[in-house]
Amino acid sequence: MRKYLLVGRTGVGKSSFINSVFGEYIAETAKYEACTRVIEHYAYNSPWGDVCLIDTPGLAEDDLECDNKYLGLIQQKVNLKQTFATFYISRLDDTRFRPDEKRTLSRLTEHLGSQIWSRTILILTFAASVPFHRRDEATKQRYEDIRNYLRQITYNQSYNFHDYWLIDNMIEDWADSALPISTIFKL
Ligand SMILES: Nc1nc2c(ncn2[C@@H]2O[C@H](COP(=O)(O)OP(=O)(O)O)[C@@H](O)[C@H]2O)c(=O)[nH]1
Ligand SMILES: [Mg+2]
Repeated sequence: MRKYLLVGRTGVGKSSFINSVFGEYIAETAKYEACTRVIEHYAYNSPWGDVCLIDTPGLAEDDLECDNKYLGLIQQKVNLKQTFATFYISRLDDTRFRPDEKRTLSRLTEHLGSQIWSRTILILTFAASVPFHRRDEATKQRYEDIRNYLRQITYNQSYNFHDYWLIDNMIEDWADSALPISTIFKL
């Protein structure tokens, strides 16, 4: 079974992404405060075989102590050597590359090791909140911001995301060409 580690700062739609994949509400989501405080494994039977999605608490929610606690939980509960790929989740509608996103990237790298980025799929949520004519540019910008930042904090190791996906967890049919979400596992 292929295991995918979901990471990203709080509120970007990690748990909602799991619900989109399953087509039902199984991972708790929250509008105003973070609600994923534990590591949860969700097994899913995709058209490309069984996969397991590992939901994690979002970082940069509170203080560093809170981040440390969450990172410790990931280290304790997830066998990183067994994960097939990392889904890094970011909001496409953020208008800039935010300091708390940078902090999330550096804390993840520092605690889990840069190997978590060796096979990463970038998932950009809230895609429907960005007007159609700005989506390509916003995607390119975020992709490069994250990649350049990772390069900077890992002494120039080079990261090319394996793939990137634009999704919207709330609005179905947000794009004419939207593929079924399970296609994401066709890696
Ligand atoms: N419009 C829109 N809202 C979303 C999307 N993904 C998540 N949300 C909302 O954003 C909030 C936080 O989502 P959640 O999945 O709990 O984020 P997490 O902290 O990363 O697990 C919830 O109110 C979701 O309904 C999306 O793609 N589009
Ligand atoms: Mg969550």
